[in-house]
Amino acid sequence: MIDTAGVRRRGKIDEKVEKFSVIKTLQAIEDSNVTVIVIDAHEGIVDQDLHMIGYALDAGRALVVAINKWDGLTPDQRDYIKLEMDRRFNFIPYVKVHLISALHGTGVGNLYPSILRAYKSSMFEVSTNRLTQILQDAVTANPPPTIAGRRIKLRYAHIGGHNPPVIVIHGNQTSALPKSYQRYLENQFRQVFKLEGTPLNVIFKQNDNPYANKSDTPTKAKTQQLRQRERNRAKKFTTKDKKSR
Ligand SMILES: Nc1nc2c(ncn2[C@@H]2O[C@H](COP(=O)(O)OP(=O)(O)OP(=O)(O)O)[C@@H](O)[C@H]2O)c(=O)[nH]1
Ligand SMILES: [Mg+2]
Repeated sequence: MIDTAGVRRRGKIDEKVEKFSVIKTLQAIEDSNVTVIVIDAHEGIVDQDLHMIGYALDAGRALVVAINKWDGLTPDQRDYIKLEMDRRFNFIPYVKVHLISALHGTGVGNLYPSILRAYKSSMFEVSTNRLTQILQDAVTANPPPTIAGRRIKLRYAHIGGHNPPVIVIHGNQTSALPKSYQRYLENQFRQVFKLEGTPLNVIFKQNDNPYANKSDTPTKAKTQQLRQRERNRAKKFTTKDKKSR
């Protein structure tokens, strides 16, 4: 378990230390199985928190959110935070949010089962047969559209990776599949496998695509590209601090 330094609000601490500690934090997220984002209820849910959540999800990490210092709030403040949660977390309905007090230990114990569920979700396994069956059920219940008179065909599905989980679907004309249909399938898989806390990548491969069998393992260049992206992100987190000073 890695306890990272907090990514501070604007201008609270020295900028060089800040940049270094942000890079360490982003690195820890990349290296983790499950990231627990701890938000200070006294500060509310701020953009910085959402950036962090976005970063973790983009990195493919499973998430649990803890809103800490719940003990010191008035009933009105609690209602306000709950409203903010509905509003600001509506893009991650599959992430569990806990209201906790680290000081008193309230709710802290409930984090562990959520972390475990997020971990299991991020590592979930299923046979190609069963996954294909679920794909076919989803397609029967709600068929994909036809494109120029030809129906998009989704033939079979298999697991393509873990942490984050990847589901690879093979078919015809898959590049013409509408985003809404992709989301429909993602939601079907989430429901059937009770995936909690983890992003899920559903990718499509066209049978007539000459690159269909290309390896999914990242190349060295790809890894370098990811590292650069990480440094740029770190910069983004810290340059923001300057502006608002
Ligand atoms: N009221 C209240 N105060 C808390 C709670 N949790 C932490 N604090 C206080 O918040 C302050 C910071 O606590 P830390 O545990 O150092 O916070 P941190 O997030 O680990 O901070 P860094 O690691 O420095 O980023 C301390 O004064 C704690 O007593 C809580 O649940 N309720
Ligand atoms: Mg700390």
